[in-house]
Amino acid sequence: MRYHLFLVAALLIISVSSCNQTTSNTPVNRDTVIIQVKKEYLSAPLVSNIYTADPSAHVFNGRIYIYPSHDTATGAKEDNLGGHFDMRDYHILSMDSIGGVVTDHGVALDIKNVSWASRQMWAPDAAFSNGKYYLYFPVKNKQGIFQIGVAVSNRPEGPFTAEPSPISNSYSIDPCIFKDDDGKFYMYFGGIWGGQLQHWNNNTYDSSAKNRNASEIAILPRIAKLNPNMKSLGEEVKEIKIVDKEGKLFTEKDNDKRFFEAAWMFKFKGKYYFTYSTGDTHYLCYATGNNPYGPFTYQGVLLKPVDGWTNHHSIIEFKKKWYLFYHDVQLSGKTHLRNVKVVEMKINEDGSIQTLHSYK
Ligand code: FUB
Repeated sequence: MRYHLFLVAALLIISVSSCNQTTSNTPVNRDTVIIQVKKEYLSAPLVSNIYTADPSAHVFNGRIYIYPSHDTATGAKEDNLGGHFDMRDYHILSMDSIGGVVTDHGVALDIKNVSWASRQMWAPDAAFSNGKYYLYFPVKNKQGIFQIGVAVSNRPEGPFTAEPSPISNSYSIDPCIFKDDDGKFYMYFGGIWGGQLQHWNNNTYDSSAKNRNASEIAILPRIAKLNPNMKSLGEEVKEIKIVDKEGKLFTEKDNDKRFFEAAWMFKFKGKYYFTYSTGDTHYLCYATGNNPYGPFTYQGVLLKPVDGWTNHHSIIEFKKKWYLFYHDVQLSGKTHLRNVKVVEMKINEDGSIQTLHSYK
């Protein structure tokens, strides 16, 4: 079992007999005792041969496939815009059961085979339709602007062949592909700060646009239906409203509830659950609505902050249980070298979700 050294020390100064002799010239004799408080992680990394993050899990042909980012240390400088998340390819993981052996299927898509890309292959997702598997991935184009690409394979684990251009009118990061019960696919996406969503107003890029001020309405995630060919958007990109119980949009200062990145959608008993990360406050949250476009009403926290800065997840139902895939930095202790994990998630009868803590 792995333990994390969470609090390194509390210093106890123990007075020994000589302490009482402060009136003499004898130096005070002090012993220092280090108390190590260990915290146990909620779950273990799924693989340790490579660093992985942003796990998007799906069940294809009765097997669990995980589409993660492949974290790697390229030496890129750390900055507030995530320049150190400098990933260059994707590996798909799979397993036949929760707790079963995890297979790393090797390189599924390499940045050198994406003609329009420059750097930073961030959180991907996947979908199955028309007998093919589609990998959706955000990466910076040659101008340094994030767009979302799509790559196709006959197999869930790839290798995937990228389309020659990004998805037209796509932007920012963290695509989540959701298939509704009527067979229509939707792409949720967006992420602020390094994800550049603050630069996109009315679907137009403004290089001078800044992050919002505390009192301004927080930037909203985006959605667009996919065309049946799965390679293009079937409508104009729209904003998604996340509101409080009074129906009010969050402002930027509500940064423990407002959207930051990592959208994921699932459906439970006819309700749509829009889930996401609050980024700089490190929560995974959920909000519910009655249709894929929202509005979604904030309901609460799915997962408290993990070890590491980012918090990013996916949720699947497998053999009548719900699972939350997430990541932390247990293996490396470094923000940009993460490891994916999974834990069971409990949905109550009334549709509320039991908050998970990242340590036991
Ligand atoms: O992995 C790079 C970025 O970090 C992802 O796109 C974000 O969601 C965050 O996890």
